[in-house]
Formats: sequence, structure tokens, C-alpha cells
Amino acid sequence: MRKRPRILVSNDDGIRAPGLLALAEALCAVGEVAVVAPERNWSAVGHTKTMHKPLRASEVALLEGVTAYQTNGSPSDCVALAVLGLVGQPLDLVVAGINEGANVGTDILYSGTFAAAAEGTIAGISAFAISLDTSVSAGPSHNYRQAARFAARLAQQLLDMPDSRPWLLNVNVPDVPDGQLQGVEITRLGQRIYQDALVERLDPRGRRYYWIGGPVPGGVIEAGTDIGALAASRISVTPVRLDLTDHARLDELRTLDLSLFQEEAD
Ligand SMILES: [Mn+2]
Repeated sequence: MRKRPRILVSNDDGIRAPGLLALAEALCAVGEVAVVAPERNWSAVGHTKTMHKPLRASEVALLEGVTAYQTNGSPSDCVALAVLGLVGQPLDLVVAGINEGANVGTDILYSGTFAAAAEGTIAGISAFAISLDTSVSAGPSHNYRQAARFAARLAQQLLDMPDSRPWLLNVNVPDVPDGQLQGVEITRLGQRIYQDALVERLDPRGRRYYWIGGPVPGGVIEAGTDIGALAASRISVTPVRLDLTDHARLDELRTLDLSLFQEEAD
């Protein structure tokens, strides 16, 4: 009989986030779950490695039968701690989420949820980030259970695949009631439109400080993209690679004269 797979669950909203609990609960049907998550909210922290202060981890009671730690590290630190031995080895899958709020297009460069999944892939383990698109929520409570059911299904399928290159997937689920999803779409990353503005204020001592912010970002609704899928009430699953090289522009870049030794050669 095949051994039960071991699944690491993390997030960036913190150990007490409802999305984390729903995800861990659902994944217990697929394998043995361990949770390592930040003690506070680290949303939009990106991919961080803590190198200049000690990391602490303490065991917490989260869910019956699940080993769970909270740490003072970032989301990607949490996954690093786990894959380097904080929880038992080996780990077969890393799942990060369920984030409160979509992570589409260039959001994934800011997202701590995506960074946690990427840390798993860097360690050679298949991983996915899963986020709930709360821009379509009907009210203050969210349908994490539906997204968690999808996470369990995807986890099972990935674990059943024959050994392959580790996957890195970015998943977004519309926050709609059960029965209102319009399917699942395999997508590419779309184009976010941020409307950030610089707010300048004075602190009580008369010194300037700045705040970067704006309304919830929009996006270009284009067929085939994550943003297009969400706009059509479909779950979006995007395969992502960590090689950010713009391969199509390598030859164009080679046409620039970048030699420091041109004059000597002439
Ligand atoms: Mn978050």
C-alpha cells in the first residue's frame, strides 16, 4: 500500500486566518497535513528570507491530528523552516492559502501566499498558491469551503501524477455561493491595473512620511487569462515558472553594442 502523502500548508494571512483552517481541514482527506504559518498577517510581503534575526516557532493547537506551528518568520520563511526539517520529512506537496483576496497577474510578485508556494518549488516540491477573489463577495463572510474543496481535488490530482518536474501553480477561486461557479479554466497571467497614488503627510514632529496606496486594483478582462476567468465566475489555474528570463528578447538584446573593449579592438 502506498504511504499517505505528506502535505505542508502555509499562508500569508497568519495562523488564525479562516482560509488557512478551511484549507488544512480539506487537505486532511488527501494526506497527512502539517501547518507552518506566520503568527501575524504578512500580506504583500513578497519573497522574503530572514537572515539577520532569529526565527522562533511554537506549536499551536489548530486542528485535531494536525501538527501546527506559528513562527515569527515570513510566509516563505515558514516553508523554508518546514522543508529544512521543522516538520517530518519528506514533504510531497506544499499548499499556500487560502488567501483573502485574489492574486492575479503581477500580484504574484507581491504576494506572500505565492511566495510560500514558490519556496516549496525552489526546494523541489510541487506546490500551489490558492486565493479567494473577494472582490465579488456578497457580504463579509467568505465561502472558503468551496475553494478548499477545489484545493483538495487539485492536490489529489497532482499527487497521483507520475513523477515529474515540480509544479508551481497559482489558483484563484471566485467567492461565490456553492453551485454558482462556472467551471475551471487553465489560464495565463493577466494584466493588473494598479491605481496607487503617493500620499504625503507630516508626522507629529513635522517630518514628512509617505503612504503608497489606492483603491482595489482592477485588471484587463481578457480571454485566456486569470483575470478573464474570474470575471466569468470560473476557477483559474495558472502554471508559473520561476525562470523569469524573457527568452524571446535574448537575440534583440544581443544587437546592442555593450562591449567595454570596443575602442581597443578597433
Ligand atoms: Mn494575504
